[in-house]
Amino acid sequence: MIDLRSDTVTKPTATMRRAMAEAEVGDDVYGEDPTVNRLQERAAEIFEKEAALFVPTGSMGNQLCVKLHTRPGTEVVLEDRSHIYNYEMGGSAVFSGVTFRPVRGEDGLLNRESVAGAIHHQGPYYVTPTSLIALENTHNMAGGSVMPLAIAESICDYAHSLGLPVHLDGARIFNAGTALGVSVAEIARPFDSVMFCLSKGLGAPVGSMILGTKEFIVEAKSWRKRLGGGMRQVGILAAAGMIALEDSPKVLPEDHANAKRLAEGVAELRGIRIDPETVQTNIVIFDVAETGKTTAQISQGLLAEGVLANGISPREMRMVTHYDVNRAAIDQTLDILRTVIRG
Ligand code: TLP
Repeated sequence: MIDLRSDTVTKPTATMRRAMAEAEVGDDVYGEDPTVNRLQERAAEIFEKEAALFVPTGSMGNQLCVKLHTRPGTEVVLEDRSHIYNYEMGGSAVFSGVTFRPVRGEDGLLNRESVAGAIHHQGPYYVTPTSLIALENTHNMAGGSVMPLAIAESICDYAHSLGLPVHLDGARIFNAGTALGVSVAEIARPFDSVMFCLSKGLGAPVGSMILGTKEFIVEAKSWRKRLGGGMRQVGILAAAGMIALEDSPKVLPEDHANAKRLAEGVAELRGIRIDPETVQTNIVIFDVAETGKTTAQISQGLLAEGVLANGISPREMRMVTHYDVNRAAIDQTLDILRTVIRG
């Protein structure tokens, strides 16, 4: 099977499995797991933030940050296709009592003007006050697009001038760093909190991290416990996370090259619309409407030939590259897709 459904499907490498088997562990609820502690210290160092916290999932990481930055009855400004808004099961409404003000941005990019237009701040009448801006880089459902540093900085400067915090859903921040040719610390710098995933392109079996000030992370730790996310000998997982953090970013350029090749090949197929120039990282989204087939039909056709890929709407398919898919698998996928579309 060639699995292009997501970069979450990667299997832990042999090195990760070995490190997991040998991990030194303790009870992390007591703060006594040395492997978790090392991972958190190392993440804080790499991101140049005061502190970090290991969390089971990216969704929990985002939700903790939304919880800590907001209060019930306030509003979060974010992009229309963002993960926090669309794919976290209304978690922010349930846990934080906030509403969302989604803003559509071309290629998933918000900017200072569009954010400014969406903020309710000290209005003259009764409006839902904005408490948080949440950005996403890379932007998953906008085809893995990358937010340039200058845009992030200008949004954060503006928000900070109004006393508003900015959270970054950096599930794939290492892909953004690879595409921009900058460190993740540079991308993270203007943000008050950052979440990133070890379990996506970096290949760890489980785990995400949040970063912020020491005070923020202490608070996040009690909320993690409250949500049932206080884990015990979780150094077993942190050991794989450490390898994901240190080694995996080096191989991301290959995933990006494979995604580009896939996009260029797909662009040549009859009835498919995509501009390969817009593919900057490891996510390829293309429109199949003019093939006369729905994404469900195409997914089914691909599955029969050993390729897994999902539609994100009746007309848009998403394919995600990762280290378990090599260049030969991409070429094979293109051949199969050509046949499925013709058939
Ligand atoms: N993304 C998953 C699905 O939920 C869509 C995927 O296959 O891409 N932020 C972003 C930008 C994400 O893409 C995801 C997961 C998350 C947060 C949540 O991470 P997890 O799945 O660990 O809760």
